Amino acid sequence: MLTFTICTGNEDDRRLGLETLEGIRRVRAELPGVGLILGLSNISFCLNPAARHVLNSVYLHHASEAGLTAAILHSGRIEPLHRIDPKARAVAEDLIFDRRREGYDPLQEYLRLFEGVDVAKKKARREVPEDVFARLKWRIVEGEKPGLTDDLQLAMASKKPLEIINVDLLAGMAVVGDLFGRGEMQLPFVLQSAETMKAAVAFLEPHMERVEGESRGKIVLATVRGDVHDIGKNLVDIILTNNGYSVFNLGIKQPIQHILDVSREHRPDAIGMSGLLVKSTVIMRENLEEMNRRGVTTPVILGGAALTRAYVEEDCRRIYQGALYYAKDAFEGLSTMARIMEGEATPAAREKKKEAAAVEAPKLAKVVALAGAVADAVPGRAGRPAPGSSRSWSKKSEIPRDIEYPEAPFLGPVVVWEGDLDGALVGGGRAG
Ligand code: B12
Repeated sequence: MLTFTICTGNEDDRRLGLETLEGIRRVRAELPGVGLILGLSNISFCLNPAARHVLNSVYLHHASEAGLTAAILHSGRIEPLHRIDPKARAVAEDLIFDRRREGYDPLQEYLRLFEGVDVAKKKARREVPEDVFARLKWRIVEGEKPGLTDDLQLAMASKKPLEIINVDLLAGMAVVGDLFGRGEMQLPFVLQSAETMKAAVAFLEPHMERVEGESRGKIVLATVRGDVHDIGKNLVDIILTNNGYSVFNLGIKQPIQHILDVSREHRPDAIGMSGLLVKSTVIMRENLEEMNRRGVTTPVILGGAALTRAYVEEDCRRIYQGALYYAKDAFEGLSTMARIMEGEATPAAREKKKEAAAVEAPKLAKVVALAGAVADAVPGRAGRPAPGSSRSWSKKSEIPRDIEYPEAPFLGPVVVWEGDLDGALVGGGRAG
């Protein structure tokens, strides 16, 4: 697809960008599965480079929202939305959507806004935080690599490398995730941030403390099939390796077949699977089912932002015949590995744990029954299950609505006497 400039001032050209957006929307709606590639930069033809960068970026955002699947563009000349001045963005949007009104022509306003603006000077004017730790976070968000290692060197003078990763660099990644989620940052910029993060971690890694000596245990680590996210997994690798574990890091998009082939060869103490896409949580579950089918019982640790503890420790644990753990971060991965190495995941230890739980269960049931009885005795609460009882409601629709709630006692301030406090105190003193 090609679009045309909306910046000539010709009446006929004003709505061309808008029509292109509508075209994208209709093709996507009427021809499902058809991809669309757009030559983007025409949209801003006639303007100066600074104005073009902004208009192209804003237009790309709206074209993506409309369903565009690919664009031909110069990535160095596109800005993520969060970096664009809000006023410039607003006028660019008025221009794209042809929001002219009496006394306001967005094209004239846009030209005025960018009159004499030079791209190089504009870039140089970007505010760079003075504090080195704030600057490191900023570097991750901006994907700004030049000067990164100097800053890391400087930061290491007062902070340990691991703390720099966990506090400052990961804070930057959190901002990136947030901006990406809100559609304020396009994928190429996320990639730049990810590359900057990787470069920072690679620089810091040799400076981290390392436990020397014999291997404390082995783990095969992989990002699951269909998923390319590996920053977290690689951090897990670094933390475990530096703490004396042997890590077989298989990389991204790993089918279960390969994970199991390598496991058969190296006989690891655990298999670690990582995945950040919601789809990956399903793949992990399928992987566990496949492991069952093959009679594999190696302890498994699952990690990645799309997972929840409940999903792993309740749903997936019910499926997998070996020991299964959730790790919310690399450090929980480390402590889980330690527990596995202490023998917690052996069938005998797990059987013992189950027996202990079975002994505790009747005691717990008694407490729950008692709590239920007490709860039922409370007026208006009859029939509602006690917290933790197996009768607890699972669906919203099951919550009974026909309850008579007891009236709550008044707990606010109450005036019991109005008078002159000084007089009362003096009087009281005399009386005493
Ligand atoms: C960077 C990034 C990318 C980069 C990845 C680069 C790379 N080499 O990793 C790129 C640009 C390539 C990318 C691509 C995509 N991404 Co992306 N990406 C992110 C982003 C912004 C940050 C992820 C990250 O690195 N976090 C920092 C690390 C350190 O955290 P972590 O991975 O969670 O790991 C920690 C723990 O979870 C844990 N852990 C993780 N794994 C394991 C494993 C074990 C064994 C253990 C013990 C612990 C453990 O320990 C780690 C460290 O403490 C997230 C947003 C987010 N909030 O997560 C989106 C995000 C994950 N991406 C998302 C999407 C949609 C995509 C794309 C589909 C976009 C697209 N339209 O193409 C593609 C996916 C392609 C694919 N097939 O996988 C969505 C996923 C949404 C969903 N519901 O599925 C997210 C959540 C963004 C969003 N808000 O929408 N992405």
